[in-house]
Amino acid sequence: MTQSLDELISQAQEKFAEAADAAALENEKAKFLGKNGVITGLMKGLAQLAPDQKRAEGARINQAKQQIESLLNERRDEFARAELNKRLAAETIDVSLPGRGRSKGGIHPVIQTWQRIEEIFRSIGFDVADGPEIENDWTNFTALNNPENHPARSMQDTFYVDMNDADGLPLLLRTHTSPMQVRYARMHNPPIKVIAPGRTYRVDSDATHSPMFHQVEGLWIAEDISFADLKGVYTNFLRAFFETEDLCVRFRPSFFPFTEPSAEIDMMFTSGPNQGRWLEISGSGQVHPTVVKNYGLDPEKYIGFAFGSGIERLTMLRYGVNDLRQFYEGDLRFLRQFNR
Ligand code: 2NM
Repeated sequence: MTQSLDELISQAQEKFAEAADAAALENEKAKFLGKNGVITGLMKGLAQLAPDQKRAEGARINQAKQQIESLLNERRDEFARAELNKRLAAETIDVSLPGRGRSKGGIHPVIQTWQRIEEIFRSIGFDVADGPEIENDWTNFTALNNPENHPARSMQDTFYVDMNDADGLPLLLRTHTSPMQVRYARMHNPPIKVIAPGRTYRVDSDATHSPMFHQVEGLWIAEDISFADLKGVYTNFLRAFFETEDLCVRFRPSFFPFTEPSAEIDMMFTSGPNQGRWLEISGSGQVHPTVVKNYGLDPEKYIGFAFGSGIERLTMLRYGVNDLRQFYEGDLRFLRQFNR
């Protein structure tokens, strides 16, 4: 043996101490404890010794090996501690720095209107219903008395989904929220008094039309509901919505497949800057007997009204916005005005 075990241990200690980093340390380790390291070499050499010499010498080598291992682990701990201290130093935060502040989100004006509408109709006993935006064509069109060849059903006017539902019915993005009223009426017993606000979709895009827009449709079905109730309910709604008693409404004859008779509702402010001009505000009518039947109800017994209003339109009138597209451009200068 050219080197005493004590010398070997102090040599290891020296080399471990000289290692500049964890990687260098592992290199040094290999020289002493690795597969081709000195200790392994000594162990192999034992094979040539007599049995009792082998036992004594083996024990000494083992002891030396354990000492070198513990020296190695001490040095490893030193590197780990240094690494941790470096990280702690790098990650300190200066708690005396001023905060970055937190910007506050706001509710979109169209959604504010949606919430106001729900509040007002709830206050006079209407339920609020919400449902699928991807509808089948029976619920969106057929149940609502749209004839098979009605232009609204065409690909030019409606976004179709390239898929049928489980019953084989074509799927589409709902073109109004009336299908939700169909669903609601088929699940509830009269009197039915509900609004269905939500997103709707049509192939249409200009200053007054967006391919996605919001609608609220109202429905009141019982044994004795008339146009007089519609006029009362809707006038009450508009006065609450615009926060003024100084407005009146008128009905103009119109046509919708799902109502008969049908009417446009116009409104006029009778005071303030916008007084004296009739504004189109909603479609409406007495629910068509065929639709009542599709609700699962007897049209001889049940009667009522429905209306459908654009939530963007109501928002534009309330705040004096003149281009619908502003709602969807995400310009914060525009949007912030509604959240002060
Ligand atoms: C409108 C105009 C007039 C309407 C009709 C129905 C239903 F389901 F009862 F048939 N819901 N909504 C309706 C009536 C919608 O939107 C311009």
